[in-house]
Amino acid sequence: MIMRHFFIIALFLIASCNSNKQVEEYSESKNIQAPFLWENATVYFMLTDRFYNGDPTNDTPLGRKQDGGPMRSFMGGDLKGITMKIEEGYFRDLGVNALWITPPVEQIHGFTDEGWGKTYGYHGYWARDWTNIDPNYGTMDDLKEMVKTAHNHGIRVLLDIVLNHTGPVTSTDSQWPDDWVRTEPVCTHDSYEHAVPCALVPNLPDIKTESTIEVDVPAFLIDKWEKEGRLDTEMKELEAFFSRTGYPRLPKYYIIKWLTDYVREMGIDGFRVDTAKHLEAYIWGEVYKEAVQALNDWRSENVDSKLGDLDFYMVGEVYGYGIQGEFYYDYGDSTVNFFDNDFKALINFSFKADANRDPEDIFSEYSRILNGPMADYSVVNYVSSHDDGGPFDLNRERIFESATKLILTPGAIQIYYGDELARTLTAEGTKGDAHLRSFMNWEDLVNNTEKNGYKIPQVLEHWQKLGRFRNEHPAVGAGVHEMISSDPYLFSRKLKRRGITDQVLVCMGIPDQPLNVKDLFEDGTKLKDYYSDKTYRVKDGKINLRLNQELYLLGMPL
Ligand SMILES: [Ca+2]
Ligand SMILES: [Ca+2]
Repeated sequence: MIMRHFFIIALFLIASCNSNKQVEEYSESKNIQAPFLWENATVYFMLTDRFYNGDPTNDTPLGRKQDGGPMRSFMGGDLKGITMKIEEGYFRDLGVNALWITPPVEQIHGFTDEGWGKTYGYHGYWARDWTNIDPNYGTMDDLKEMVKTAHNHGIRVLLDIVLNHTGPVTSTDSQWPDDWVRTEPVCTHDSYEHAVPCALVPNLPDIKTESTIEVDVPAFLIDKWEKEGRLDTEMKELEAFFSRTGYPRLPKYYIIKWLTDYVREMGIDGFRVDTAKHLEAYIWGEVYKEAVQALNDWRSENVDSKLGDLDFYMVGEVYGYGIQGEFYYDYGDSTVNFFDNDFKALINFSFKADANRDPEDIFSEYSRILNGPMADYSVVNYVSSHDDGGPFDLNRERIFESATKLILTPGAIQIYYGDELARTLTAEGTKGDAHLRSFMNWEDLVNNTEKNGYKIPQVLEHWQKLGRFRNEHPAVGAGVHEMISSDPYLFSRKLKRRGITDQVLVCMGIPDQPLNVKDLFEDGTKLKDYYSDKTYRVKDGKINLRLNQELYLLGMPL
């Protein structure tokens, strides 16, 4: 079904004559928080370096230069930029209720060439020092401020964590000691053994996560911390961590300490786990246990600023996992259930292909799985992402359809920065994964740019309407789907979970009039159509819609 989004003027006029008595003005209250479930989360994922430059004074620290291959140097985006956009209400207007920021930790200072030109650690996945924030992104205080601002706006924060590898070795970044990392063999990805204890790609040292041999803090870190005047503090903290937990000083436990410190220090709500399938799955259970303890510690110290009491959340990037596999990921020679190791959700790599299917086909299948075998768990759907060279709609020609299908599909969703502005995924002159990581195209919004026959602000408006509907109605992502009619395509979602009850009715096309809603809403109920912002009152089990669009998103307003 192809969504048309222009208004049909004639129908609009006829409909407004027929139903004006039932229309009430709806005044939006921005301060009421919608009930939140991770199963219905709308996660906005941005590369911090590519989103918004809130502080031009931090663009070239550590001797870094703008001499990388196309889009392979740091481009200036930072944590302050994200904070500014939260304060502007950009995410609220889009219905976003969680942010996923790329790893903020200090990256390798230099660059490496993976075959696409000099590349810096602008993306955050090349850690040098897990205990510090990369100066290109800002400072520890900038991160704290960002998390606090997000929480004040009802938005949760997922920290992207990497435990599988360090950054590459460069002329300015030495290799971590041999008892910490291996550089060989390189993974061939055809079996468990060739996917886990191996280097993901050449020159990406793999942490010996399975090691049972105790290690010291690497000498280069001792020197670094001493120069930065925090050697004593870091060593005392490690001493306290190992003494509290009783863990031996293994590589994995050092990194678990460093990562969970962010939770304890600022109340991070969850982890997005990078390269999850490239280390032993049980270790994620160990990470989770420490993260829960850290979040409880933070909450007991920050009773007034906490955002609810939901469990710590952990979503994994198990590259290639698809919802149809339900609990299992297949390595080729063995399968692993990551949900058994405290993951609440995995990123769903099959949605980008599933999105080509008929909506009812997708919605009914996802609902059957997510409300059946996987009822206590979830998946995170996306149409484009930072590592996926085969997104849905590479050329941004089906951007309205992308939004409609992604936002209305059962499960949690990830909006990749710029999905909502049709940001290019094929930037001219770039190579490889940098195509997917162009700087956010804010100028298209300001300039009312036209692209593939649509104006960018109209694209954003479509995403916003759908996004706000999803945010205010957890039934959209977490409810049980039921088709009411196929032509016009009309369906409901009903949710009863963890004390939250909600129901919605959606029509993709022109509904029959008057619309029968009696199985969902009692007489006298006020209903809002989130696509037009009009409200209606149910009478004799029915409502008369103003027929001036081809998408209706009906639910009770907050
Ligand atoms: Ca900056
Ligand atoms: Ca590994």
